[in-house]
Amino acid sequence: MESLTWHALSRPAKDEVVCGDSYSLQIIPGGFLAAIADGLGHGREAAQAAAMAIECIIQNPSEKLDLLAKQCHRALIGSRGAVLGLCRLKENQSMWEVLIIGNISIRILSDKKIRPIALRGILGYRFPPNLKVQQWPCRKNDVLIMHSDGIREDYSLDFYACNPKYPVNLLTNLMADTLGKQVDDTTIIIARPNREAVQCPN
Ligand SMILES: [Mn+2]
Repeated sequence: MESLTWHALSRPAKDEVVCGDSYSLQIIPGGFLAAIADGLGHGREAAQAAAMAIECIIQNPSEKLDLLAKQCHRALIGSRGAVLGLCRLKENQSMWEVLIIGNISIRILSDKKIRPIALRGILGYRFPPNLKVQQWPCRKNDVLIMHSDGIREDYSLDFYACNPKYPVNLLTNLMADTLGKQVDDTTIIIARPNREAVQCPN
């Protein structure tokens, strides 16, 4: 990838030690793949299920998204189960690809606000029939926002995300602090491709 600025924040629900969400963002040839998995419930078993899903993804970041989700599903059978959001930028083709199973929010701030549809299902339990990977053209200055349901789906801060004056790490903190639910694990990824120098999170 020529340039990508991104940041992720993940923190456990109040009174929990481990976070039941897990995430990854991998640079791949011609783009990147971002993923958030939310293990059902809270605590250690939720964290294990989410980590298993992300482990699958890390091993095959260039796999087709529907096949990748299927692999995750198989790996999670017998676990607590997890929901999963996947978003890949294929920069070569200038396309966004999205697949969401369960309650993960993804939106792409482009010339309009793109809101991919989430399929009903739980990895490890109920795999959705008729998977369809959704695609949109990627434009310069697009911004990706994805988060678990520990953050309220509220677009009031998207204005800031579109403004490169606001660093991505400040935005993830701002969204988690103002829109985060204390009772649930919280994970958010914000990525701006095609705009600034590469900057990896700590
Ligand atoms: Mn959750």
